[in-house]
Amino acid sequence: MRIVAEGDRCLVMGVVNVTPDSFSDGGLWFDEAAAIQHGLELVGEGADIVDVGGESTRPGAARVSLEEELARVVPVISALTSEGVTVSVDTMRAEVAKAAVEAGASLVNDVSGGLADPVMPRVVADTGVAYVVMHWRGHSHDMDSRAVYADVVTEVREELAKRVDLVLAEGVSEEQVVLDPGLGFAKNAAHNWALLGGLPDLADLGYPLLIGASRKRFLGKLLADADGTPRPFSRSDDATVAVTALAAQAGAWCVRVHEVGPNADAVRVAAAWRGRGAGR
Ligand code: PMM
Repeated sequence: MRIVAEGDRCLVMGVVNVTPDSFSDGGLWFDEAAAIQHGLELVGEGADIVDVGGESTRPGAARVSLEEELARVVPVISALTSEGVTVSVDTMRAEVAKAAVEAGASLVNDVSGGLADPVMPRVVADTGVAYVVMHWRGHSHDMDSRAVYADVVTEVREELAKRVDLVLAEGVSEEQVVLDPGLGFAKNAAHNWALLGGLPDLADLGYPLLIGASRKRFLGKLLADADGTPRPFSRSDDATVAVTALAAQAGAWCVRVHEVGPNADAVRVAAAWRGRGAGR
């Protein structure tokens, strides 16, 4: 079942990484109580969905065990859903997705688009929840070497279309599918900008789009000092908000962000600009 915002505006997904090593917030919400508290704060700031993940996907990251991932995310998801929060689980493992949905999650966010765990699409099909199929070419430890494209928009579009065919063949329904170009996953800065500029081509596939640009390295690179030193992620949140406004304007279904408040404002601005949900 697809989640839709009032006035059909772009949704805001706030990130809770229950990890010691995620790129921008690793360790901050590793403690269970801190993660739950943070998820509730994000809702207070305007998040429509809280994305709970227990495995870092930053470039070069090693994998965690299944047991560790379950122990990190399930209690946090149970606590948030019991407070009425709409929760998404950021996982590449079918067993984690299943446990998360049993704990109340309404969306499975699989950055591998079903490639890391071949059982995932069937498990998601059984649950009936929304399924984010992200473009992915391999695990984080060597994804940068796979960032080779002749025409990134065309190739990502074709590879996503193939993933959709596969997950539908495994029983996932079209209404469950959300697509994501996977910014930064086997993509360099130029690839990411081309994909953002090419959102209409990806939207042509006919599925809602989720965009995860928040605090990614390509923003720091764009905003580098005169001597070429990249802007640290802690000072790239304004750029994330700009991407949010433009992505929402281009028709994105949802943006995945770390700093919810200003991005929630940006999606409302975009909705008013597009003549939808201007509200007061
Ligand atoms: N990026 C990260 C993690 N999960 N999920 C989706 N659907 N799209 C993304 O772009 C995405 C994701 C990595 O970001 P983080 O480690 O800073 O949270």
